[in-house]
Amino acid sequence: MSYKRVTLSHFLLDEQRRHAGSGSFTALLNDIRTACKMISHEVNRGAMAGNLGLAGAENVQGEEQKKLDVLANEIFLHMNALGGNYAGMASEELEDVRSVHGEAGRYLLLFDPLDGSSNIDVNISVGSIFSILRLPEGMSASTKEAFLQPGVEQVAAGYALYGSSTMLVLTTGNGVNGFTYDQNIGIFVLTHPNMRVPEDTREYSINASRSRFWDPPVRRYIEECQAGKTGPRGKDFNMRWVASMVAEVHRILCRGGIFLYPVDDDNRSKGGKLRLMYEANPMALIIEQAGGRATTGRQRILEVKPEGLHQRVGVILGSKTEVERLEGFYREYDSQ
Ligand code: P6P
Repeated sequence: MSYKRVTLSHFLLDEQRRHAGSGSFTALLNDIRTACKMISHEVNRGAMAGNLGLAGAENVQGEEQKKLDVLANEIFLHMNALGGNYAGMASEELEDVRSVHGEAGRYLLLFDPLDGSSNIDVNISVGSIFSILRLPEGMSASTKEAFLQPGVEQVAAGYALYGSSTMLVLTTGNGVNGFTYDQNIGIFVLTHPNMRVPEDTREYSINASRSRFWDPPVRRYIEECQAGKTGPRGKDFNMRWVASMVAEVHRILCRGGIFLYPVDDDNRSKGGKLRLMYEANPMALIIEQAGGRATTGRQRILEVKPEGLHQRVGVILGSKTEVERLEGFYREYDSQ
């Protein structure tokens, strides 16, 4: 049997050849790839390395930091500063942006270094999410204004999923491709080429304990799913909630589904739960590049004009048919 596997490096070089002007993705993603390998190693060592439990501090979000939150953040910051490609970085774990090496780079990197970290101590999948923007001409990466670009401006986005296997899933604007980490060789291998979100699904993901806070369109959509074949949908649905967005999005990329973390009566004053710049935007680009849809319910996520670095937003994303159905419920509700 001839060995036909393609590595991430070869894939990116091919991308650059096939899409002239697609930028130096190999350089941009090289350090992200190394950071994800290092984080995978630390996550996999878990209790054996004393990596579980709380770090004893809070992050800018007012959330208790896990030891691995802090470690993953430090790894991302350090490794991605080495390559000289990024003029600045922004992290869920840092209040303000951080300029790099006199801002020699032409790009900006935004990331959630370890998303879903409440799952770490119970050994459920977690992930890293990243988004890459260009540094606007004439702007400094030492101020957050340079970072506050709508999601349509992203040149690349992706996530690492530290699950039963470690995977890197990314888009550089020409579809979505998944790479599995071969720990014996230390390389990411293309295993999920041209990932596509199935247009239809029977699986929804929402934190159902929040049902008392839901707005009417969300309540109508979920109750229809729960009514199953006895209700207006005429088919039964299943529900999944991992409390790790990376795991939910990956499942949706692999087999379809709709993920909902909408604005509700409880989180409305904060603008929602999930963060626009380094959670919603990168995941929305990936989902759209794979043929799905990503909306706040009323607006395409990628067109939201950011006002703050840690701005929160409602997120509904996944299989096109289902997201469009719920968008229609929002329109009907708003027209009343
Ligand atoms: P809840 C993890 O903290 C996260 O940001 C996402 O990864 C996940 O989808 C969501 O929050 C889980 O929120 O309210 O169910 O704990």
